[in-house]
Amino acid sequence: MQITSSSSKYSVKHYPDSVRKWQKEGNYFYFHTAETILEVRIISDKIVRFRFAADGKFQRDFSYALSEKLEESPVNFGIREFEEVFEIYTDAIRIWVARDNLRLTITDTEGRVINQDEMGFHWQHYLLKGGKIVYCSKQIQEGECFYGLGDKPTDMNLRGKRLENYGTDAYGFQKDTDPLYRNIPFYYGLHHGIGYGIFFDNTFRTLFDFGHERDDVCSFWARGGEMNYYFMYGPDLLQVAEAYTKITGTAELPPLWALGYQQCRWSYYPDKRVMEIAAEFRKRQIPCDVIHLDIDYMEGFRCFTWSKEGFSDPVKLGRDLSAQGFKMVVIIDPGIKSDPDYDIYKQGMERDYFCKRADGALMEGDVWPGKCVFPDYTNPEVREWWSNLFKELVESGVRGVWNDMNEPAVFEMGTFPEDVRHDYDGEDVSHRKAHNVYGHLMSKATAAGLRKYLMPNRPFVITRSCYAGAQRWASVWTGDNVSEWEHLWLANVQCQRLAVSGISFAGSDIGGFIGEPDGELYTRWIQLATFHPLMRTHSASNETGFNQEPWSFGSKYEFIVKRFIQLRYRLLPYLYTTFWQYSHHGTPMLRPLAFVAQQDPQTYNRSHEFMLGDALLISHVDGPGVKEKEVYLPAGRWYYFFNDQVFEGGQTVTIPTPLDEMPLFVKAGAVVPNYPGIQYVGERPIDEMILNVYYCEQPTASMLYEDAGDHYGYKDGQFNTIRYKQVSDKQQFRLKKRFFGQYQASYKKYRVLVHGLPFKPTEYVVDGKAYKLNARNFAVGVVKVMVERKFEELILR
Ligand code: NBV
Repeated sequence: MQITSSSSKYSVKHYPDSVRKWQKEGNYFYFHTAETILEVRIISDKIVRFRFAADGKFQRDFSYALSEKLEESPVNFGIREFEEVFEIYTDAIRIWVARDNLRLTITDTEGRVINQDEMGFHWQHYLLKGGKIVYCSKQIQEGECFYGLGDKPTDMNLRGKRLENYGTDAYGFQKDTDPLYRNIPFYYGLHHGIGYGIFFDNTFRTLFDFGHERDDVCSFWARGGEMNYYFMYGPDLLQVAEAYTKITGTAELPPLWALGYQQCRWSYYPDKRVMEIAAEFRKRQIPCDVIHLDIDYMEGFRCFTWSKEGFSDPVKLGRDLSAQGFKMVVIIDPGIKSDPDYDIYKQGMERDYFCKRADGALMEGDVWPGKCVFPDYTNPEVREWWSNLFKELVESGVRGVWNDMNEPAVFEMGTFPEDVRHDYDGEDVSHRKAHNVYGHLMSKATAAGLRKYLMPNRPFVITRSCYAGAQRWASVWTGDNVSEWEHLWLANVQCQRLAVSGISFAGSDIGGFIGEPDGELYTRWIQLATFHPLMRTHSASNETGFNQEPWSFGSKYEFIVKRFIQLRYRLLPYLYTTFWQYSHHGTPMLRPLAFVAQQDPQTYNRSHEFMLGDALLISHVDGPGVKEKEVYLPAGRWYYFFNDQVFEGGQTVTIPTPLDEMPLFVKAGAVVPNYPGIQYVGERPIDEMILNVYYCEQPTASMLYEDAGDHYGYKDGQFNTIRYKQVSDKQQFRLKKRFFGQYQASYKKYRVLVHGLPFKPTEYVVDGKAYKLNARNFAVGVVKVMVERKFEELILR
């Protein structure tokens, strides 16, 4: 073994020496040096896993991140031996392994470098705590940009930053606070238009350095465990995102109502107040689907109980809310009150389900209920027990659960001390290894419980902390933000970043959790959040009595806020289709501009603009009194949403930003499906589907996915995918439709609204039959026609 000396003998780093022998077992390759082994596993032609055993022994091959469905796709691959290197090839990439030191160079089939090791695999003995610190370092390529890494509240491009994953209750975090709540050790590299990803599947504290320490070196390391990472080649960044989701799993479709507007506060108390809020929404005709109950609904903050005083009849509350179309979501924290008279505590104690310190004492710490103990969710038996606890909540009418404080957060201590022991599915590890999956597994067990008892309905879970792969069962919110303009910017980058880190179903506390927004900030926040997959207002106004509801800022703001919430509901079929693309293919719902136009360097450092799905480009107004905003539009044509003005892309445009508008553009050619106005999901059967079609001279494709919006019928074929193709020219607009599926939707007709026609049509033709257009078919800038649901082709000429 080759040892490189350094200034202190305690920081000696070790590097592998030369390959003594190698072998191939199926799609696995092993390279042995004197003391180390490198395993290379070909998962597909573009996905490869690298695992390095510094002491010649691999650890247990186990992960909480991986999708149960991860399958290896049979590919052509092989190996060639050269004097200095081994070359492993697939149809898409070449991996060169240096005989001397196991350093890797990965190229495409034309020999262009995608990713190259600097020092590659190396390690250090962790003298303070035992085990090894495992490292990997890579050469940064010319002009390389980095993206991903979960919820980091910093510039979109991570070049020049050093960041860390160790889930933290970051109350009132600010720009560049690190680490935050979530632990997603996955990043993207982009250089010369080529994109790839690296997912470092290690649950210890992980660190990433993107040229911060040394300008041309990117490295990542963990304070324990194994150097074990998945390399994914694009070249498109969106393909990398899809590959990452293939590895860590796709999200299930949520109940459609979870994409509606959600209202929350710490806390609505008592039940009467909850009903007042619900009534206010309906009275003011502001659409809303969900009301969240924060910790005060419980009896002395004991999980799975209801406050006798404030919430004496939860079943009635659930029924009353449901009668008005509201779904009740309740918070559940991991801290279980140490109270010998409390059933959950007794059960957990009897079964030895709570975490313990290294000396065998219970892991006790103060949280809301006072002294608490904490379930060890890394034990499958505990997860099963926990999931069973949701039965009564569901019977009381609870439709979703919100998991908080699960970093885990403990008053005074911050989090658990590192000596706390965890089962880790039979491995018996310290908190150093389990910390980053604690909230992950809590939310997993919560989702399992809801799934069980809500069946046939779909569960809804929102969690504060998690590890990579939590998209399989939970949504997230960005945590305890502040009512400041900068936090609107943070919410924007965080939601985009989470989306490309596998977690599209995310949102921020609209208006800010800490502090009090004014009407303008709240309105601008609502506007941005209209385009975030999770749309929830939340605030910690319990102490000041400040209200943060859509009507709290006076009628001028209420009017605009209401219009945007209504827009959200009109866009539900579009959002749901975008969710389906995410759920089905792993395509992020929110796409930073670099992911939309990666050949255009103008997009690389942009944080403001993003796309929601295939058709909508959004930016936000980021300060008070802002009268206009610059927006970079990628190549193509774009319609400004509020007046259909057409802009050519590939340039920065400046648009006015009156309070009732925001930078919102539609891609030319798109078909954007809309619902008619509703107050909540399920209010009434949808009687028509509105198709907003934006004229384009180039052929374009769009789609609509639909199903019952709840239940699992879609898994038995009860869904439709409807594909639209627009093939228009200067004299004629033509929309073709291809229908696939067997779901019986309630609507029989489409209202088609064609935007931006460059000519005035006189007739429309539906499946070969021509009709005259009359004055009623024309509105400002739009031609409207009603067509039967089963139409196959619509022409305007
Ligand atoms: O349960 C109270 C709050 C909750 O409203 C918030 O959303 C969480 O992020 N919770 C944190 C604990 C108290 C924070 C001071």
